[in-house]
Amino acid sequence: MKKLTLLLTAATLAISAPLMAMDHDSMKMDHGSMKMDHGSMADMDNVIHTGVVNGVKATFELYDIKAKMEKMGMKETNHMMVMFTDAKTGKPLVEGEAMLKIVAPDKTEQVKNLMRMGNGFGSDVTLAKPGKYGVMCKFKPKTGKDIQAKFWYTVK
Ligand SMILES: [Cu+2]
Repeated sequence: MKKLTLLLTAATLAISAPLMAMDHDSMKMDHGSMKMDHGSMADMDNVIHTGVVNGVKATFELYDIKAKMEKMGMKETNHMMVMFTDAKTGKPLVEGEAMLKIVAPDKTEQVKNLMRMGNGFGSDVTLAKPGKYGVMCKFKPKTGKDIQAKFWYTVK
């Protein structure tokens, strides 16, 4: 289910919006209402991708929040978390800015500035239809090189 590729040099992330410079009020609420502890320990059941770029390990988790969001009249179906750690020491890298771009099977795009949550960064996302989603994430750590991870995620 996870045939995943890291394209280190892919310059496919068209990032122009200022990272993290926005409100996440609704996300904070959603995040707080979820009965899960992000960040401190990856829940392996929810890990959909890991990859190492420039000495940084990126771990992607996906949570199904569809039912809860529907009740609130919201369209988002999932919550995605990305954790960055030093690949050697395992130390979480939490200083920096992260953004996410998801291309749906119908080629529509979602671009999200990720909000810091615990030891990771997260956002609610919409993966409403079955098919292959292209997931791209860019992390600009406070120190060190930028990280770009890219993989395919299939919704059944
Ligand atoms: Cu989160």
